[in-house]
Amino acid sequence: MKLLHTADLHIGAELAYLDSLRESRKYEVLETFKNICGLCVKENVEFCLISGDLFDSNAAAAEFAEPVFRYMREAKNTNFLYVAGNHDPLDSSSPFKNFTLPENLTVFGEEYETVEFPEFKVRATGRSFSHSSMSFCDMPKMPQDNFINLLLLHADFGAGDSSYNPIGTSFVENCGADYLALGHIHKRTAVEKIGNTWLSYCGCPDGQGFDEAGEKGVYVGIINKDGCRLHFTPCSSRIHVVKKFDLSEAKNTEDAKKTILDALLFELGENYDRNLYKLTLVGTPENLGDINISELLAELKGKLYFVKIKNRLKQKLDLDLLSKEISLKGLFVNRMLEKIKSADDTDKKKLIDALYLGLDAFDGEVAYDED
Ligand SMILES: [Mn+2]
Repeated sequence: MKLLHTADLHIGAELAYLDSLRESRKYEVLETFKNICGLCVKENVEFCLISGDLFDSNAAAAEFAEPVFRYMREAKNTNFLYVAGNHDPLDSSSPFKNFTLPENLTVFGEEYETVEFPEFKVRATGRSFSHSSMSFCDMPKMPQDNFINLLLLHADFGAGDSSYNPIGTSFVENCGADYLALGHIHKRTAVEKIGNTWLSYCGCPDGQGFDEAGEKGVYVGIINKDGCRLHFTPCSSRIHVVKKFDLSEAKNTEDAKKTILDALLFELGENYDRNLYKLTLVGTPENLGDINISELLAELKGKLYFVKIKNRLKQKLDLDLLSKEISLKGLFVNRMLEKIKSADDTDKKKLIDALYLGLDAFDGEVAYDED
């Protein structure tokens, strides 16, 4: 049996960080769902499992529900299975209660429900969130026979104190499913087997912030009683990229821009300008004043779909001269230079950073920044 597993599209989400791009971006995420339905057609997917948070909220959903349901109808040979998540709970404002639903869509209610598809020898069980925070305390009941048992849940696996339906290993071991399709955690996990049950978080198919960086997608593949072969299929409309650039060698703004764009092209390919970037600039250029950060940002904005910059550049200092100062500062630089001389390349970089941070500390308070 061929399935596709997705979750957490959050269609309609207000992404404030995108400023003027926020409206058009909503429609791109809707387009991602259209592409997922297109993939179902192309790959002859028999079951499309959507494990919650299809919409970012029930309020936002109304505007997007009509096209979402139309895309499902168009993929007429695919059976869509849905459980509601904490963002789009199955309450009276849910579009799943207020729109005419496609015939090929099954929405599971607020108690465990089971639907059988005898022609596929498939039995699907699921349970929706009906409020934004929930804990399902009872177990699903799935007969053990020659049917493939699918279980869809929006749940927080391995987080005992979560408000979002926490489940643990013993739940999985006793649930009776052949495949447990999880939603809620936006970071994809590998498909693993616990007891007799295969399970995964497929992750969100389109990142919606720099904490959701990298290629995103869905799981597609075959499951039967003998095993489960799902592969990751990318489908993000754009990728969030978080990168650090060392601009120590950059002579001026133009040079800095070229260093950045050349590296992005090399690493991300010719469509690199479609992505969203959060760039941290580090290093110690000879003439810091020759790099104009506002101008650099404006130039990059002209080239890239979205970019923001965190500037951590520091003026290069004459460390040998500083080390000769007869002061605590001189002594500090002297000791650090000795350490740097005997360090390997990775440690050298860290020690130089530490030296510059230490020098900042002589001038005032230094905030620690993980980036
Ligand atoms: Mn979510």
